[in-house]
Amino acid sequence: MLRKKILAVGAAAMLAMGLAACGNSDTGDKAADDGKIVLGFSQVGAESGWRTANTISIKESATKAGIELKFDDAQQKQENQIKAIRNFIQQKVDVIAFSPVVESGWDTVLKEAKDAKIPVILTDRAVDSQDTSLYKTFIGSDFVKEGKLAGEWLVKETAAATGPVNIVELQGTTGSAPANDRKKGFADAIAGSPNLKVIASQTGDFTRAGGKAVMEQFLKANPKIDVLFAHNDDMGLGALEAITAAGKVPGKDIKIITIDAVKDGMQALADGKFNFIAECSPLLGPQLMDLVKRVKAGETIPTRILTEEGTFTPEQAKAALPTRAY
Ligand code: GZL
Repeated sequence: MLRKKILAVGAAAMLAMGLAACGNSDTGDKAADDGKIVLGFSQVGAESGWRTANTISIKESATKAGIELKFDDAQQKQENQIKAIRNFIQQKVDVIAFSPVVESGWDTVLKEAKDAKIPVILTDRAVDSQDTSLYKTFIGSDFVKEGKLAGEWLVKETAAATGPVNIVELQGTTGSAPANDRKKGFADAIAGSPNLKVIASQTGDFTRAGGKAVMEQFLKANPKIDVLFAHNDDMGLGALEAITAAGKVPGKDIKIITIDAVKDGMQALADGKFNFIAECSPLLGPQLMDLVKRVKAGETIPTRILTEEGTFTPEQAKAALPTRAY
């Protein structure tokens, strides 16, 4: 009799556990099936060294965190990111995260995610949605500050200059948060120095090829260029080829300021071809996975998480390079 009772209790307990486990699957919650949290991530593309390092950080961190990652590369096209987010909704992932290639045009698809009760985390780049209930948080850099640091360095560097200092600017992807904000931060920082003039400003789309092509045009159209401000290292590295081909010495004839501080940019800085870099860290993976787990657990998280960054001179780049993580 006693044995029958133990079996009955055991069976009831098994049934109760089984129901509890399946209870979540009624909501189509992927995590209930195998206990793993499923994260859908839509990446901008693979346009720069920064992006490559960012993708590595996300993939490695998901593995370390035991999170199942569904990763999509949008090849810098917003329509591909919208398609990927809709696929993630169809697949009933637990959390969606993405780096929006541009700031506008996200409200409709983010509303679809909200209606499907799938929380969204913005990483790296922000959106201009007025409805902040459409995403849980934004984790990434302060791009206005990065542009400001670049401009402040130039103001100090040219304090003794008496004549005009002609600046050309390679902007990031048109409509993207980093391009809009870096441009604003830089312009605000040099506004008090009337001899500092941006004589040409055009997008190089954050790529080396774009930076080279646009710098070639700048050099043809402007006989006197004193400074290049590039919104990322990769466009600056592309511009180096154009500057050298035009018979000018980068870092001397034309001072070069960039943003990111990826390895190749830091090497150019250490070699004296760049003059100053404001850092923008791509290593967002660990913080993102922590946020995914907290959002999944229903925790309230801060609506804005800033990443810590610095700036580099050639000497600082030489010292940092040997241990540079990206
Ligand atoms: C900035 C990131 C930018 C980098 C570029 O957080 O979105 O995109 O500065 C990258 O190198 O292409």
